[in-house]
Amino acid sequence: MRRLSDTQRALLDGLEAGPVRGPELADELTVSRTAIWKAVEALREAGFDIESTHEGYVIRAVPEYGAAAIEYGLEAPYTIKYHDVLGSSNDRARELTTGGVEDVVVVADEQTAPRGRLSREWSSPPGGIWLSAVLRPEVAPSKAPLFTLATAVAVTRAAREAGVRAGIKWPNDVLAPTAGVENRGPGSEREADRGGGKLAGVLTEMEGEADRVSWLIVGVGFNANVDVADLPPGATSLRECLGEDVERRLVIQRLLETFHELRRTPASIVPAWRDYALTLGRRVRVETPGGVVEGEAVDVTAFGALIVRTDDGEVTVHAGDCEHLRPA
Ligand code: BT5
Repeated sequence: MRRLSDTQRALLDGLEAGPVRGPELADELTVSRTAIWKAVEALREAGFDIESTHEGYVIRAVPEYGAAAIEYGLEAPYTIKYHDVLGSSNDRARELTTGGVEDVVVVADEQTAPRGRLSREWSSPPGGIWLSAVLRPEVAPSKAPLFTLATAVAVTRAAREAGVRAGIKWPNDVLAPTAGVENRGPGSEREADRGGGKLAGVLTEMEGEADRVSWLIVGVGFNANVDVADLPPGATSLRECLGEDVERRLVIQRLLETFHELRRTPASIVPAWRDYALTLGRRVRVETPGGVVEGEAVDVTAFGALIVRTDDGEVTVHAGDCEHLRPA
């Protein structure tokens, strides 16, 4: 099962609250009893252990991963579309925009043609969290960067709740302290300086008119149950940091719930980002489309641009690659 039918979703919602009597749910939804039975069977096929008791159907076990597993217990209004393998979840999400969907989250266990920013490569072995959310916020395109910041905050909080002391490098990298980085091959020796290994990255894509976003896709690459040997130098994973695997469905739930909370209170996004920022107060070197900016990162603006104090005064940087430097 890749996505849930309305009956399956109603059944899952009911099961979340307690035992569900088939005939009562059928009446409530005005569907046949057979339709309920089929929905139970479909959920069983998706890996749910559903027992039929004298009080009604009861869930005994939830599958490890998949659309239903992620939606079960999710307290945010997103629909999950799950694939074992995809080229790129951002590409799949883009295809879905033509059908007008909204608040749909495409999740893949593995990606074969994933993209970083500026078409850079992104390693996506099985076991990671590779997802893309299709959003249609009623905001001007100039506010789109706020969604990237909110995503980085949501990923960081989910990592912290899993027990990893993650932080954010402007604008969208989530880093985590790693042990023994000096032994991890070329590039890794600078990790400690940078604030840790790269645990996750965000790729935001958008289409819009002058005053209004048409669609926005936030893509998250979050190294969860992945060996660092399968990632480029300088990367880390939850598995590496924790020494054990996480329940990805729960991590995604927390990520989406935090993200949704932030969306509903936009004024809280930048303060939350500042709380997690590893970049502020540091010497940085930012490669921007207009050239290199070097100095101390002093703040972010209301829309997430980085303010750098250089020898020639303060410069506001809207986009670029940021490197944390050693203190001068
Ligand atoms: C990013 O790009 O950090 C955004 C990555 C977004 C990936 C997600 S996965 C789900 C969705 N579907 C997609 O097709 N994409 C999104 P950027 O800042 O350009 O960083 C790219 C650089 O990070 C690469 O050049 C590598 O050095 C490094 N890198 C590649 N794979 C990595 C990984 N899995 N973990 C950490 N670093 C990685």
